[in-house]
Amino acid sequence: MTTADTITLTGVTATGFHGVYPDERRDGQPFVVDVVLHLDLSPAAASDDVADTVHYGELADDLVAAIERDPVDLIETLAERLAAVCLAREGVHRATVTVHKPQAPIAVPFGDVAVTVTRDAPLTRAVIALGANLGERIAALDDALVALAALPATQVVACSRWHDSIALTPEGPDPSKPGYLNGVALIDTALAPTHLLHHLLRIEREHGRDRGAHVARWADRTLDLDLIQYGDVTRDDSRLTLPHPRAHEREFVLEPWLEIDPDARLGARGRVADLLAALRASDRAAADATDTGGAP
Ligand code: A4P
Ligand code: MG
Repeated sequence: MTTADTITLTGVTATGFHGVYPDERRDGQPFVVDVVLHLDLSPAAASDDVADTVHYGELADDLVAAIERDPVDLIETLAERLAAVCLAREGVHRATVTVHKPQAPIAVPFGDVAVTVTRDAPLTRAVIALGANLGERIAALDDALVALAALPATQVVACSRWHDSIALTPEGPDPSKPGYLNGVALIDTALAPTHLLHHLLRIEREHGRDRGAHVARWADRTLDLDLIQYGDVTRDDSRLTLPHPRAHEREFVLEPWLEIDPDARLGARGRVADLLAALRASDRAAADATDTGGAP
């Protein structure tokens, strides 16, 4: 789905030396730029934090710098350059750029000449782990998948089946807790990682996820959506850790992921198939040690 949200900035003006004629290259002339950015504005509306959107003042500075730097012959080329400047801003998935050249060397009286290009950002493959062990688990997971498909600038590429798994608690697997259903979805998205996380947390909330202060770590939950990997992005700050720091220890993540992507890799940790095999081997070794623990 493409978001309808936009930021429009018009009339950014700077002197450039673009053109095919020697006097254009020598004397320069004004170039006037309008841009329309398509990006999801709901995270910024929720946080009221400029870090969650495009700072239009900084963008205007970048556009001016791109007009003023090395000259090109055509305003088509300049428009392409300016579109790249817009798409470099996190979360912008489409940019429409118009470059006006109001003093172009045209022999007859004219009002304006302009070119307009529209360019889309490349999509990034992200891996989402889904889990639920309270309430209508299948309905919650199915709904979450529909909600992922409805995210702005996002498409669901694949989804595993829902796998039964024993609840993992800080003390280890606990069969006395309600059992989980877990799965993994692959999406292609132009949402920035923090914007994607914003929507995952929103979808969890809409499915009754209780995050009150009283809720223990790894407590039972109606819906859990974890961002396992976002392209090859690595980050670790108070909001988001990528890749997910515990995914390599979770059979309930690795197994469904492998089901839909046999060649999957988890960042620097390597192939998911190898990680899953190593995890199962260490679980078996631990079980054997427990079995023989009392033997002489
Ligand atoms: N956060 C930071 N990085 C991320 C990321 N990559 N993905 C922040 C998602 N969130 C991230 O997350 C707490 C905060 O971490 C978020 O608000 C976000 O800002 P959370 O989802 O509340 O944490 P959690 O799910 O309780 O723990 P965590 O660390 O995600 O661990 P898991 O692995 O999800 O453990 N047993 C079975 N069988 N199946 C399960 O799915 N899940 C858990 C939760 C425990 N036992 C389970 C299962
Ligand atoms: Mg989680």
